[in-house]
Amino acid sequence: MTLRFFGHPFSSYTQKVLIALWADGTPFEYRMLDPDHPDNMEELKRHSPFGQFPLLIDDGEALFESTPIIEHLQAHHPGPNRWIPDGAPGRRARFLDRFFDLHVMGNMQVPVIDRLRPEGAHDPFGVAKARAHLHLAYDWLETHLSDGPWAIGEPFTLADCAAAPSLFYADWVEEIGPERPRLAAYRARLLAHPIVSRAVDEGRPYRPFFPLGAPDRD
Ligand SMILES: N[C@@H](CCC(=O)N[C@@H](CS)C(=O)NCC(=O)O)C(=O)O
Repeated sequence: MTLRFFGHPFSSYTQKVLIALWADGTPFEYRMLDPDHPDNMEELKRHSPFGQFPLLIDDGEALFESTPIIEHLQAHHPGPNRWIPDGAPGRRARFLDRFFDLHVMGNMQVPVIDRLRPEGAHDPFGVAKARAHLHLAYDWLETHLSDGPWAIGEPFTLADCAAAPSLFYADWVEEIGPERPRLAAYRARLLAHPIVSRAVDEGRPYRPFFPLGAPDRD
């Protein structure tokens, strides 16, 4: 039965799972979440309690949350990539996946979402803290990332699926800067990866909608 995948090309967490799907060559039906497809949004809301995406429906089983979706793909639709390798490397991939989601993506989203809040509901303290924490996350990554090419070393894993969209957008919010050459080089390698580059290109038409204004690069 065909996998049905609900998401939007400009959404970071959609891109995280698309990278895994495309890199494995896994066939799926892309159900776009946009105003032209209200039925897709209705179906998303039936399964995802907060209306968050991406969502994967596999033979009637609905999965949301990007990491377990990729774990599900590895277990039930394996391809050439081992997203969570066995043993210590797998635990490291899992840990870095959490780091990118929680400390890079999570802090990046705070100023972005704050910009969309109505007048009088902004949280300047929370935004300043998130921006500062983004720099702490960059500093940690600068000293703890592997020598590459990828997050845990040679294999391209779940950690890189999470890193690509989170570092892509986070750098738009707070620049990584030349004082973190290892992290900047890792981001550049990710963006040069053909599958990541495809995800970035499919999101390109939507850049004018980036709430903080998209920079003229990448
Ligand atoms: N922890 C979730 C986060 C999903 C998430 O935040 N998705 C965003 C799009 S990138 C979303 O659904 N935003 C709409 C909303 O929160 O209403 C995951 O890993 O899938």
